[in-house]
Amino acid sequence: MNAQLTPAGAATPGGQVSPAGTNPQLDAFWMPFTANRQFKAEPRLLARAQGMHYWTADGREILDGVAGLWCVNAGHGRREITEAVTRQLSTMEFAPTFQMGHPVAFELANRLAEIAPPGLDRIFFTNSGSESVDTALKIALAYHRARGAGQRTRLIGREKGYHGVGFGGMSVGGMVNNRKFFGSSMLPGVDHLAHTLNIEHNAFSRGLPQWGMPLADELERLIALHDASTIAAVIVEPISGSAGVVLPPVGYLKRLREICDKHDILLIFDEVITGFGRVGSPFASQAFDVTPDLMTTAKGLTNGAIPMGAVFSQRKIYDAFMQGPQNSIELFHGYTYSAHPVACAAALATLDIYVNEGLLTRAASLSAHWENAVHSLRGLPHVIDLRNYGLIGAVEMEPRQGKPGARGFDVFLKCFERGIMVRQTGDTIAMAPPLIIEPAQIERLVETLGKVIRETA
Ligand code: PXG
Repeated sequence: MNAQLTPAGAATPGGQVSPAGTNPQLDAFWMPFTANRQFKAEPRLLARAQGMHYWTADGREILDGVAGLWCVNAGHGRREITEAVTRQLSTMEFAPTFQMGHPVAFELANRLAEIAPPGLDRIFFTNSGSESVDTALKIALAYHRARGAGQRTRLIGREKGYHGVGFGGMSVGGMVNNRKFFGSSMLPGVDHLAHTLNIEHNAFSRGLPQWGMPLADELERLIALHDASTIAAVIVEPISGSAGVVLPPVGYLKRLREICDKHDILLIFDEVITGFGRVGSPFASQAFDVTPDLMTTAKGLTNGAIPMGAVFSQRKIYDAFMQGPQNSIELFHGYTYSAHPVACAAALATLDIYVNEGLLTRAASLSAHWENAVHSLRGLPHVIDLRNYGLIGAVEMEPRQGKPGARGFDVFLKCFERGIMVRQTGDTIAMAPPLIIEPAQIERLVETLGKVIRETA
């Protein structure tokens, strides 16, 4: 979009006159997960990006505290990715992967297998996190059927979980607003674990909270209720991002793994946010030393440059499908743009940057500094919890009486006016900067946020 939008109240190129506070040039785009009318009355337009920064349409520099939307892990404007994409576009802009192939797709799958958690070396490509989640759920169902356990159709998600917006992801997800409008269209046979956010026990924990093992044991209760023979898979984010950064208690994920193993249930980690270095190792699975059966990714896979997702599967799952006549299609699933050559090229260039610059583990070396910075906000007005892990941080503020989310939105807005971009969900401010962030920029991010919190009633 042209950075120069017609000011409110002026005539547009189409000859219409917009009333004060509105702008017809903004009307056609129905914005996702956005208060459209509020935004369009006072738009926040980003026009350019480089390194750790965005620049607004009117030229203000904004420090990116959330890696775009948890995806630009190597920072903005990476020349190597631009060049790889340009090269691929001019060589072959598209090639089908249904009954055809192209070398870049195979090369990318091999490269991803190299950094994957143990055994997760069979990779299915998608175009987003939502598609990765729906793909993983479908693989889980079809896997059980392929090995003669087709009655295992139940899926278990978790309260506060976010697994994208497809019907599968929405159903196993646990964010109330994302579900309640679409109630009767949920997948049947889904149940949910309790979420693990417990401010009463765990407020101001540094890193993983100590309390919460009983929440993992809840899985045994759900299994006893439904019977293991009906359950296909459990899906959780190792760390929930969208719900405002919810951390797994110490030992929690290991316990889920043990219970799933005991009952022959697949464990799916949704690593759309935690993947590609966010928590100090390539994937959270490695950081927490728990290996799932399926792992969903997207976002950081291409540094946000081109839409792409990938589902990592244990070899035993892939192998279970490889039976029957050789000419039979083993999985009736896929997207026109699965392994799109341009996305593959972007992902390969991104992986090179991650590896060459040590970004898949850089968050581990910065995490102590990050933790101290985040926890320096303790004691500020209305701050009721602070959470951190890797290069993820969250500030939980007390909601204003009768106006949940209002304080969070004010803080988010003022931060943007002061030159930092953070993410707001309800009264939680989340941060997940590009992994190239320098300590001085961490200081600036957190100090600005602290000033804004002090000034916000
Ligand atoms: N799973 C997880 C764990 C996610 O975080 C998705 C699936 C869906 O991905 P797509 O690519 O379909 O959007 C996500 C997406 C936020 C925020 O503010 C988080 C996401 C998307 C937008 C905003 O926390 N996560």
